[in-house]
Amino acid sequence: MAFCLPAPHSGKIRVYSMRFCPYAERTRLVLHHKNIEHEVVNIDPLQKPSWFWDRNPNGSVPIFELDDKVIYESLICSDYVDEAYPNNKLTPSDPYRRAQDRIIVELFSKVGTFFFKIAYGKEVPKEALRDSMGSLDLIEKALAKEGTPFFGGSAVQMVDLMLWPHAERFDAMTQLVKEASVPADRYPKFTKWIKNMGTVPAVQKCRWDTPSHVLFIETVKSGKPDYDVGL
Ligand SMILES: N[C@@H](CCC(=O)N[C@@H](CS)C(=O)NCC(=O)O)C(=O)O
Repeated sequence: MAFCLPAPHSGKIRVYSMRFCPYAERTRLVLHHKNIEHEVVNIDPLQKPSWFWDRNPNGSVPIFELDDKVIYESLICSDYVDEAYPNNKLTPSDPYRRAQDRIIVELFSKVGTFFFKIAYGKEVPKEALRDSMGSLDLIEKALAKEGTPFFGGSAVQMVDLMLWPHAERFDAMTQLVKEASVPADRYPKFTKWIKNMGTVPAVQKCRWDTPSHVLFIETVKSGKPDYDVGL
């Protein structure tokens, strides 16, 4: 049976999400960090309704919606929310700093690619593993240069929230595929950063625990993703 569009409420932000999607988590993190009221409509990516495609022709979550405004792509949604709602600003005002932070997010996307390949594939792709570790080496260097607890210094920034969802899945990935491990002796600063991120209120609100991630990833690996794990 087709999933009917839940009636939208005028003036209320809605995020179309999938419960275990790291990209949708980015936008939810930003909304929580800024204490912005919103509702979440979870989608089963295997049965996307036509009204979903009408909102995002790429067919991916997250989608941000507020009345007639519709935005998709996690980085774009997150930037939009930070600009449109200036409280608890996450993006640095210095353009050079902003550019450096985006480089880190871009580097980290190789880790996301590696995770995707090992979750959906049968073998560990050597090239993606090498790229992922290489990106983490550069990120470790950036953290060593900038200091901690967060990338921007003492307060959590957009760059931290954009990286977090994949970092949240490290332990689960490692339990399933040993090559996914992020050794603390090779990445001491990054390991510390992961710990620090665990103290951020928005992270505590949005995160799944490792056993739930393991259960979900196992269903993905089996070829039958269960988006309702834990319900
Ligand atoms: N570049 C996109 C990636 C989003 C993405 O890959 N989302 C996944 C769920 S985690 C999705 O909706 N995939 C579509 C599908 O599974 O058909 C973004 O940053 O928003």
